[in-house]
Amino acid sequence: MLVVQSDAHRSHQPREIISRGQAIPHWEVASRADALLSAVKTGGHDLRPPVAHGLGPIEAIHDTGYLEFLKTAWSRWQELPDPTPYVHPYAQPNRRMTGLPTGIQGQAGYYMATNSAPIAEGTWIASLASADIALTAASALLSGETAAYALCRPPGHHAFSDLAGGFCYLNNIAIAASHLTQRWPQLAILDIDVHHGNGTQSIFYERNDVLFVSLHGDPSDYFPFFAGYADETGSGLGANKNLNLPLPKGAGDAEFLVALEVALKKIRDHKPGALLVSLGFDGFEKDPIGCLKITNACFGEIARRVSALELPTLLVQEGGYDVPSLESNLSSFLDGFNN
Ligand code: SP5
Ligand code: ZN
Repeated sequence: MLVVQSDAHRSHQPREIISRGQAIPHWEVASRADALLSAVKTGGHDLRPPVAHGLGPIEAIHDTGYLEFLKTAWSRWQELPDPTPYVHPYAQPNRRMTGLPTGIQGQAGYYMATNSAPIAEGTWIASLASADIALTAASALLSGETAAYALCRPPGHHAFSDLAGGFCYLNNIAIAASHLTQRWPQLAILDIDVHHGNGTQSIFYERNDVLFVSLHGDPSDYFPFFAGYADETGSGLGANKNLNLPLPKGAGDAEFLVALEVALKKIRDHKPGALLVSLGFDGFEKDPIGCLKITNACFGEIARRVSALELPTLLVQEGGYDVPSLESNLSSFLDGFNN
């Protein structure tokens, strides 16, 4: 399989996130990408660097004020008295609050949905590279490749058009999908990360060309809490083009595969020209922040069933935080995909 990867992610290594009011070590670490790259190398895949696609395809998805914020937030934050090494919001607009303040402290709250997407000095550069990885893999599909894997870091599916959140800054899969619509007017996104892809859902919620289908842990008591429910089915033109399949905490392979069949039927009925997969390994049974019990073998089975759709397919890396298992989980998926 064609794989796109780069080392640019190393410039993004915020040390901590704030979880339940406490600073804890970040889960989304650079060694994740090293482990995933090991699987690619062991599997003998065709590894390529990203090609810069410019800001055009990113601006097709993201708000320009938000992009300007991401690009400049770290240096603006450094001008505060006693600056900390990472931009973290502490006051966020909530119900009945609508202003866009001019200062960096208020803007951090305005453009950051959670306390788990800190901005480090190199976050913007790494995020651009991650989007270029997804775009380069997408461009390979445009040139006739049948499948490609984008080894993205940082991940993207919790990023909204104008919000960072949940370890994500630019929505790599949404940016790639928008790039692919130049060839395929109908697309489907299947999100199997354990967390609901709230950013991706929001971006396509009113569109009928890009179907969004997500399998994830029930958000009633799990991140991202405010989206991912079964009654979110799309609105306006996008009515019935969004499908959420929340799974109860602790669900295992059997329950996941039953839900996957429902997802695949919805995708087939949409008749997409190509498929994009938000590929997270945090549904794995040993994941430190997961809530499901998916086994290593099941990632291979998921891949077999997805590849049986016989669609041009772009795999985009999202989460997965049990670093010692990432290599074998990605190997299981890529092996299953080819067979
Ligand atoms: C891309 C992706 O997988 N993002 C995940 C975002 C999850 N954010 C919530 C982090 C809070 C972790 N605190 C849990 C402590 C468990 N011991
Ligand atoms: Zn996740």
